[in-house]
Amino acid sequence: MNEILDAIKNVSIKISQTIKYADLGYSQNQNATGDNQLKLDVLSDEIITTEFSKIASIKALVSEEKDEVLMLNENAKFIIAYDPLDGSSLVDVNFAVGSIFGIYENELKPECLVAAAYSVYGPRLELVICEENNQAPCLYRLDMGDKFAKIKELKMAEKGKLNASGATQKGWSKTHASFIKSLFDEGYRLRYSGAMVADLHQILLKGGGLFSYPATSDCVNGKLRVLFEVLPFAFIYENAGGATTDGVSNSLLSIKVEKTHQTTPCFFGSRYEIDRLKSAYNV
Ligand code: P6P
Repeated sequence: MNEILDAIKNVSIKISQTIKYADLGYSQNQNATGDNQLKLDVLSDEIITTEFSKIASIKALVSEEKDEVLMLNENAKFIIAYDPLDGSSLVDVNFAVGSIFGIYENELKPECLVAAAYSVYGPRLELVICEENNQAPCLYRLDMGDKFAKIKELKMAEKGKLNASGATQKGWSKTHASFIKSLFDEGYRLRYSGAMVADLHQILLKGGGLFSYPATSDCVNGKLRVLFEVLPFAFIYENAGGATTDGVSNSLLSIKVEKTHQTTPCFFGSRYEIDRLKSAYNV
């Protein structure tokens, strides 16, 4: 596991450097969920694939930017599911973006998720790593010697004040629209950039709140990808004392994974906000 976490640190440094000067144009392709692929998406995926291909304990790679699972070492036990550059369409306006990693043991199921991490490429390069279940995630920051210094353990507040309300509002259900309005009526502040890594990082570090990307009339299964976006963040949030749901079950970590590029409605936050959402959704 340590060599995988070290590889995540290495690729985060390489991708953060690449972002600064790379060509921001689009490739000729779309990924498996229909997003137009930026050359930077492909480049970031190549950086990660090259680094992880050196590690004998990795059985396979599953990437938002690869249609199929990439088998590496048949008898190894770790499967890494990752989004190489989440929010990449915002690099052209210089917003914070990031990479997301889920480390699964033997099978791509929530109960096999043994660690999770994400990087944030912003004014500073930061990493959040949750090394095992039932252990608090930790924040790391790249120091002047190009080493990741451990900053602190992350714990979600019981209740926050930030509301990151995603998806096209005209497609929201009446239930969702009235629930989100009730939070704003309570004085919550809108904080939504369009990059889930940055939005979830802010809520995790700034004392809590709610991130929501619901089902909508045009996206009934939501937009965010289960294996390499939703489950890694659910693992990190719940181990930080937060809560999650898909609006039907009690936790995102009880989702049944049926397809590699499966999407789901998803809600992450402090306990108070998720409890309020669950009662609004009759979970
Ligand atoms: P919308 C970025 O493309 C992403 O996958 C997530 O990082 C982000 O939360 C979401 O899509 C934003 O989607 O529909 O609000 O632009």
